[in-house]
Amino acid sequence: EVGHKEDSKLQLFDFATVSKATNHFSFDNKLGEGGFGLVYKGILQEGQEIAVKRLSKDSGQGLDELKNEVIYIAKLQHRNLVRLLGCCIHGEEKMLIYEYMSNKSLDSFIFDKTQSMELDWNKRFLIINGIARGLLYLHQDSRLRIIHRDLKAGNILLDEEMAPKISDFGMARSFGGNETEANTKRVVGTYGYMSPEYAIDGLYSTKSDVFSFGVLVLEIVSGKRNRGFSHPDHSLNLLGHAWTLYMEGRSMELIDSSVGDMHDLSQVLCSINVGLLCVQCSPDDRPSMSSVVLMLSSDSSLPQ
Ligand code: ACK
Repeated sequence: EVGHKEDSKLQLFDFATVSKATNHFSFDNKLGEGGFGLVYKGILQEGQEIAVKRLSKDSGQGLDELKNEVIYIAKLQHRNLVRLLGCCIHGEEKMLIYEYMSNKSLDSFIFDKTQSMELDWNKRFLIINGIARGLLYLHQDSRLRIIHRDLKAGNILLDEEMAPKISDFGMARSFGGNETEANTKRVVGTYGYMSPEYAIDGLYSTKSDVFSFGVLVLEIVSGKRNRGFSHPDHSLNLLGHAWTLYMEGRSMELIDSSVGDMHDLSQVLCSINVGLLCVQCSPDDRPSMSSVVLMLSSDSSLPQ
């Protein structure tokens, strides 16, 4: 399940193969727009489905992100991280080829009312757990120690069994030795998921990923998007709303569909508690991902 891909080299795809697989990058095969370009669905001759990220020609910044993605993701292998199969470099053309994730991103599932109805609490809890385990792997692996820096619903892809996989490592950074935090002048990421210390001071650490994870958990539970950590309009400030309900002992009013039984109830309450712990203002107060995984797996119904 977990291991390094040091032995398995990335596959080099030739342009003709990728072009044919995506029906010449036709509009019909477009999946959406990612960090550094358009994403297309493709089917290789042997029937394997792929997703192709094609760098926009005019994107200098995108090239850095693409390189970053290759550097990090090629070294990683975990069931909760999207798998990079290979790349295609052909003159100006630069593309990355991934395994295809048939249920697309979590974004459409949780914020689309009709789709979110399909997500019962057990599935949501499994998704939360999977993301936590993927993130723990990134943070903990002694050789890599990676901070993702852009964890959000749009970067969580779902496979045919609705298992979550973290994607988009364009902004990831690794930290070595005893270093635990770093500073940047160029704050990148997505507003609403950014921790206060990162958004304000450019300070990032594994704890800024933990904050984003907490936002994601509260979004999965509530079906509402967080617009910012200090938005004056309460209905847009999911975190403030969640805290208020919690303090008043009304946490269950946060959820967007009813719970079926006691088991659902305990999973929902566990998720809300974990979410709120992770979005605390001070990075030191937030749990590490290993504590989060422990808290979530105290529910015995989960596969260990
Ligand atoms: O929510 P979506 O349809 O799922 O919109 C985004 C879009 O491309 C831009 O990132 C989709 N996408 C990205 N990578 C993959 C993949 N490996 N398999 C399927 N869809 C993908 C994503």
